[in-house]
Amino acid sequence: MYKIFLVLLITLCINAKENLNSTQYETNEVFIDGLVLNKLTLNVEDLEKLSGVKTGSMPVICMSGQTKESVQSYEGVKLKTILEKANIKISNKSDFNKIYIQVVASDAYEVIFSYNELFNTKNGDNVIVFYKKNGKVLEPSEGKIGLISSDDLRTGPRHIRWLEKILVKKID
Ligand SMILES: Nc1nc2c(c(=O)[nH]1)N[C@H]1C(S)=C(S)[C@@H](COP(=O)(O)O)O[C@H]1N2
Ligand SMILES: [Mo]
Repeated sequence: MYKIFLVLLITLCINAKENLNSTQYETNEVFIDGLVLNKLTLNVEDLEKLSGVKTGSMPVICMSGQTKESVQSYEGVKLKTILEKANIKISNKSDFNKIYIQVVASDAYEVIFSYNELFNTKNGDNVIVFYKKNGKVLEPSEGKIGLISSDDLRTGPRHIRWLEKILVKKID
């Protein structure tokens, strides 16, 4: 009897911990900071007011080659649209080649995009800050805002859950 109780207690504790882990990183807004003229704080409502895009279906594929999930659509705003609103500070023409965007999640997961990649390749049109997946708002386990570079060969690495910061920086 005592053993059954103990097993039950441990199971309850593990479940509670998993629930906490899946929701503790949820972000309500994203900050745009660094080399910009207008620093921004955007929540889902603010994002909905910007000109929106909806992707087609795609698999989320890990760098290992493993398919993590198949998604019907993401809805959100192009990262480019947000950066245009923030207005990146460009002082001279070599800045175009040196500026990069560091994207940070609340669990400290980070990825980068170069200025040229976003504004000077077709891939730039497929980098989306999203707040809906498969027509629905995001679950707390991955919400409320994310980002995906939807045309990457492996879409997993630059799929960011719990998007928190978009930082515009420049290499030395
Ligand atoms: N915030 C955050 N986003 C993340 C990760 C992470 O650890 N933290 N892992 C990435 C990886 S390695 C992959 S393959 C995809 C899909 O992983 P998932 O199935 O764990 O969501 O999410 C990516 N997004
Ligand atoms: Mo991954």
